[in-house]
Amino acid sequence: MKLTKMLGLALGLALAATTAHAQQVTLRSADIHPDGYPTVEAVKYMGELLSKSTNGRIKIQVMNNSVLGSEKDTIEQTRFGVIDMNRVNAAPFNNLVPQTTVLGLPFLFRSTEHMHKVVDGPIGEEILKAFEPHGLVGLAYYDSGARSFYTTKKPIQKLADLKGMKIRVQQSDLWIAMMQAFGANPTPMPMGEVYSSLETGVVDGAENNWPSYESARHYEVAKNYTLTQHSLNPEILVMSKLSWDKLSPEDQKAVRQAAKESTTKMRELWAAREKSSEAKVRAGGSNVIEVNKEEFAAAMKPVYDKFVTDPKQKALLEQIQAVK
Ligand code: GTR
Repeated sequence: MKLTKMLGLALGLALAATTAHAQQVTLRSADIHPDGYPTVEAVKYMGELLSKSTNGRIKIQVMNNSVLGSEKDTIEQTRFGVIDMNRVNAAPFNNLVPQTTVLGLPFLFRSTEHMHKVVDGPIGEEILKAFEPHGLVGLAYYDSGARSFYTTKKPIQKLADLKGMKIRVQQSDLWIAMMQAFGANPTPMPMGEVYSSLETGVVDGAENNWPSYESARHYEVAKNYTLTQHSLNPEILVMSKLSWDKLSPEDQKAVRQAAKESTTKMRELWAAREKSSEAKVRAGGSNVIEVNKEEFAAAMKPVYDKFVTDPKQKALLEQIQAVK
């Protein structure tokens, strides 16, 4: 055989190998929540869409229930390509991707519609792009409702009640500062440790949305749920840049498309779950407390002063506030 022919053959074989390799991909996606939780079901739905649009070549395997570790740990594993995809709240990304911090600022979004408009528009796009230098590709935002406080013993009826209380927070500097501004004593820890920490008195309380308060069974041990609704911080779905780079441009497009479409599904699932979770915890005997939110919001100036410092961040904040 002539050398050129041999080379041609080798090249052909190599190409066939890459194509065959590119043909079957199973993307492993992490989530801490159990089956049936909207974020888990939305990523499964994305997998169905993706499998359809790629004729079964690309699938998503959702590895939920924290089987791959806490959110902070899985973020690292995703950056190193050990995990392909990850659905995490914006908070644990704050220290790695500071641009995400603005989304969690207390009492920033006026409503869910306001939050949707921001994340669906150019600001949302810009924040997703900020993940790339950190080894991650931002794919989509998912709803997470409003976060409110819950406590085991003393109910929070006014701002002063938070004084000195040990409150569990997500592992983020923003969230630590926010708790301090509320007058509380912040205790950062992964979600998986919260139930036992509430039960044993390591913390006096925590804060989360209705579905997490219910599904993690925190309502069984912390019966006072105070509707401060202090943050509408969304969930973010990301992909490992290393896994992303292995996909062809067409497949990357298919992934983006499926992620985008799963957002609509997520919003429907979320709206229904918020209602059913609220009903479940009320029926379970939770003491739901209304408060004067203005009083809590008025204490948040130090948080804004600390996290909105440079002109770029100020401009971003103003842009968000200006979204009608
Ligand atoms: C939930 C969120 C999780 C996690 C959790 C927490 O609302 O869906 O991703 O961040 O809160 O408080 O740790």
